Formats: sequence, C-alpha cells, structure tokens
Amino acid sequence: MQLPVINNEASEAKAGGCSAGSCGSTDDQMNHLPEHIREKVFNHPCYSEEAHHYFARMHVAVAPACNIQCHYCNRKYDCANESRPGVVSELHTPVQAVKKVLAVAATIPQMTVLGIAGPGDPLANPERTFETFRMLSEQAPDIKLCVSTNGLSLPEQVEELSKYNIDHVTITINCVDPDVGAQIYPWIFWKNKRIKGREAAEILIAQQQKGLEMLVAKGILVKVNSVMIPGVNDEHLAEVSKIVKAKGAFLHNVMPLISEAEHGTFYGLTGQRGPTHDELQALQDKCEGDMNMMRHCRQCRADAVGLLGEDRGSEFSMDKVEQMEINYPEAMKMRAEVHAAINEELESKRLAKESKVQLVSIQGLKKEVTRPVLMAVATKGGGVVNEHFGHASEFLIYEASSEGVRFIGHRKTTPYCEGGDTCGDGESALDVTLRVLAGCEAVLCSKVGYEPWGPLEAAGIQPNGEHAMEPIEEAILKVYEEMRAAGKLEAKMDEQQKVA
Ligand code: CLF
Ligand code: SF4
Repeated sequence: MQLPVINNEASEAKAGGCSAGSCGSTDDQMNHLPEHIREKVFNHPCYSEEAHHYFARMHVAVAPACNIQCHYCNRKYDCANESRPGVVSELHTPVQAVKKVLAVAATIPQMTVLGIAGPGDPLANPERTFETFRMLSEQAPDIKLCVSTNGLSLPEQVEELSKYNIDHVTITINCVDPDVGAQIYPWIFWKNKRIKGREAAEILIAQQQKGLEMLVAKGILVKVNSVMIPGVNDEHLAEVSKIVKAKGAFLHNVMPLISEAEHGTFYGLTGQRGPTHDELQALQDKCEGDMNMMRHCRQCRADAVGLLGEDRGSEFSMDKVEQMEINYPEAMKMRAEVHAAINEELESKRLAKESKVQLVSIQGLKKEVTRPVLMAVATKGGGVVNEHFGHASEFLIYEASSEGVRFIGHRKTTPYCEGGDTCGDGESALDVTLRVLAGCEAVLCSKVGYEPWGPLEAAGIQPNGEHAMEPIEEAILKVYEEMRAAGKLEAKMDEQQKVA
C-alpha cells in the first residue's frame, strides 16, 4: 500500500526506495539482535536509529511533580532529563491524555510509542502515570508504552510497571560516584525528608542501580540517559557506560547539557557550559566500545508529538482533540496496514543492503582507505533527502569513509527562510547555519537557493541538491565517491594492503 505521509508536505515525504548502502550503523546492530528484542525495538524511534526515520512517538504531560532537584533543571520548564529547558508543557489529566493519544494515533498511524517523560518525574506521580498507562493498555493495545525516570522511586514501582506491558524504561544516570553526584543534585526528597549533598547522591545512585537490575531481571529494555556536563561528569561517563552495560542496559544516550542563563537553572546562572559537538561525539565514540549508543536523541519536550525532531503538538491541543470523533478499533486496522507497509519497505531495504555486501565480498574488491568526511543532510523523514536547505530546522550529520556511512548526530539551526535578517546576537539565520555546520564538507538537501550557495562554498561546505528523494546513506556514498574521483580525499594506504 502507499504509505500515508507523516507531515503536511506530503508529496515529498513518502519513503524512498531501498538499498541504502551503510555499514557500521545502528541498523547493523539491529540485524544482530535476538528476535524477541528486535520485536521490541524495530518500531521504537528512540531505541532504533533506523526506526526514527519512519516511526513517531508522542508524550503526554501528566506528571507535574518531582522528587529530586537537578542543577540543570528549572521547575518552570519540563523535566530536563528527557527534554530541553525553555518550553513548558500543558498539563493533562489521565483522561485527557488518553483522548489525546487516541486522536494522535488515529491521525498519525506511524505513531507507535507513547512515552511519559514529565514535566516532572513520572514515577513521582504514580497515580496519574499508572492510570494513564492502565487506560491505554486497555484501549490502545497496539501502542508501545514507554517511561522515563530519574530512578529515585524506581525499585518500588517495577512491579507496577510490569503490569502494563511497559517494555521500555529510561533511567537518567549521570554518575555512579556520589562525589560527582553531589555536584549535580543539590537535594532529593526521600522518605518524607529532604536530604542534601553527598548522602542524597548516594541514595539516588543506589536506587537507580537497583532499579536497573530489577528491570533487566524482568526482561524490560532499559535505556540509560546521561547529561554530559563538562568538568563535572564528562570524564566519568565512560565508566558509567561500562557499569550500566554490565548490568544489562540496552542503550546509552549521552545528551549535551543545555544551559542558558535565561532558563534560570543553577548551571545556567553559574555559567556552566554545555559540551561542543566535537566533545559530545568524542565521548559517544569512547562509550561506543562498551555499548550501543543512541545518537539521534532530540531532547524532546514532555508533550512532543511526531517524528523525533518535529513537533506537531499544536495540531492536537485539547480543544481540537475534544472535537474529534475517534473510532479506535477502525483506526487500529488502518494503523496495522500502515505498519505492515513500512515493515515491508524496511525489509526490502535490508535485503538490498545484504546483497550489496555479498556482491562486494564476492568481487573481493581491494579497499582504498580514504579520509572520513562529515556531511549534513536535510530531511523531514522517510530516510530520504527531502528537505529544502532553507526550511531545515535541523541537519542530520553523517560520517562517510572508506568503511561506509555512519550516523553521528543532529544539529539544530534557525531555518534560513524563516530567520529574518538577524536573530539572537545579531547573527543572521545563515550565519547560525554556517556555524552549526562547521566541520561538514557537504550539505545534501532537496533544494538550495542561489543566495546561500556562495557563503556555504566559502565556508568549505559544498551545497548539493542533486540527490533529492534518494535514500540518505546511498546519496552520501555517491557524494563521497564523487569527492574521491575529484581527488578531494587524500588516499592513505591501508596498513593491511601495505603488508600484502
Ligand atoms: Fe519518549 Fe523517551 Fe520513550 Fe522516546 S523520547 S519517553 S524513550 S518515547 Fe527519545 Fe525524546 Fe530523546 Fe527521550 S528522542 S528525549 S530519548
Ligand atoms: Fe527536573 Fe527532571 Fe531533574 Fe526532576 S528529574 S529536577 S523534573 S530534570
């Protein structure tokens, strides 16, 4: 069947063909997973990098309270453990939340996962959180349920969580050393008392680790989020990664600290900086040796709706939802057809990739080792190059090398066409994008205008609109090959080839 589009600019968003030729990406890790785990992650946009091009998630903001204080959080805003500060969610009752979920699921069939991630800590609001999960597990059994927590009250809630077939739990673990923790958490609220400093961190860490072990023992997939805070826990997070992997965590998501003075957080007000793109990538690479890393997190808000990176929340405000008539059993049939069509497409993509790998090994091609190149891609979903340069509010960053293509992360920007002359500190929207794309040597998009062309080239970033609607990794490989043919990649002799 024809896939329904996931956003309004329909004609360009349908998923493209197959045969993306990547290697070393999380897709490959996916292919090696046991069947029962693959079943849990193949359509979860956070647990599978591949899935995030096709499947959407939504959050409902039903959990206002929190039982700890993080130095990167201001309670006016959403829980910064899974969202970016600076946006405030509209709070819903469980009944409202369920109505909204059914409305979104009927309208966006690619929405496969409902997460509760704030605006406070979901498990510090157990009645509201579990009432929402209970109703949804009855009324919408085709939706995966997901929750994110700071972990303080996790061990006491694991039993309840397992009642609603919750297969995915995220714990934010920023440290396993209380001395580091004391620099991140000023206090926790524990057994009706406020506890401060090192003792607070010690209790929190013990609860997080215990909760992690209990979830793993129950076969629930655990993702660990860590906020990278330069000078505080950056040196320590590789150790955290090792420990949580040893305990059975499935995925580690190292997120950058976001701290601006205007957010009013402790770190924002004291000038604590977040990491640079390079620092974040270096740490993710360091941790990757030990476990699967998530690199596509968008630090989305507690009421986010849509593909990761897009926000369709305004289409589903409560007043609009109240006017929608939803026949969910009918919607479920349509959703099942859409999911089957996406799966078929993903399967053909995998088969094409496998046959390409076989072809290369049959031909026994000698590999010329060339230097890695970073490229930026403008996309609005479907795994294809399908966004105009000027409309992109973020770029996906890939590294191409003679080893293949690997996904590195995303970088947000101000859309060039919407930014006006200047924004922020007098920087133009184009200046922002040029700064954000630093280090990239090409930007692939469906179209790019005449005006930004020159400044991009002058900054060493080759604009490229020639691969519109092509699968991303395939397009990147073509551009890389063009660069190689043009002598832009200084070839290095592979050590093995030298020996041979
Ligand atoms: Fe939401 Fe989190 Fe579940 Fe995903 S988000 S509760 S695991 S459904 Fe995903 Fe958003 Fe990153 Fe969270 S991109 S902030 S990791
Ligand atoms: Fe804020 Fe979330 Fe930390 Fe609570 S757990 S203080 S809501 S970031």
